[in-house]
Amino acid sequence: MSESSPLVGIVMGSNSDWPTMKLAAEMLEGFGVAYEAKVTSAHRTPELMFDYAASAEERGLQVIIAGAGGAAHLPGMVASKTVLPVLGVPIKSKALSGMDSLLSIVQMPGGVPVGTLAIGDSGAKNAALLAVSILANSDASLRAKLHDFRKEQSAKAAAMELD
Ligand code: RP5
Repeated sequence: MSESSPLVGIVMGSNSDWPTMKLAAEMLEGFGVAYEAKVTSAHRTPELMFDYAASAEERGLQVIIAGAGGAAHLPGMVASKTVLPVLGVPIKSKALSGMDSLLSIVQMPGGVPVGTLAIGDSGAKNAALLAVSILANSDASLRAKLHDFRKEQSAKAAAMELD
């Protein structure tokens, strides 16, 4: 959890999602982006989820990252209560390896968007990077950090050696 006012809200349906969603949190920390992280479930704590989403804008959040697994209603339900950008992360479920999560999140009917990322760890990391990109539209120093991140990533890939 960051100490300054959070710009990104990370929500998830269960603490079992945290090992995946923590990767989003760590990525935001790496960019120095203030965030908050919370368990709020669409079916176990629906009132809490609605209150969170409905109050997100007035509390100063700019992006919400929502991760859920199985019948993953959370990102779509959060999006139904806010006009902030909502990025959905399908958690890799035990039964169907996250295909259930992916299809539950990605097929939003036109009118209430959820930007859906890849299943699992990559999705969590990329959700954070997209959140940073969104914030960087009005933050030049963050934009510069994104350029640096890409340069470092390219340098690492270019230096890769094989046995
Ligand atoms: C969803 O159910 C959560 O997002 C989680 O991915 C899945 C399983 O939850 P637990 O049974 O591990 O609490 O609501």
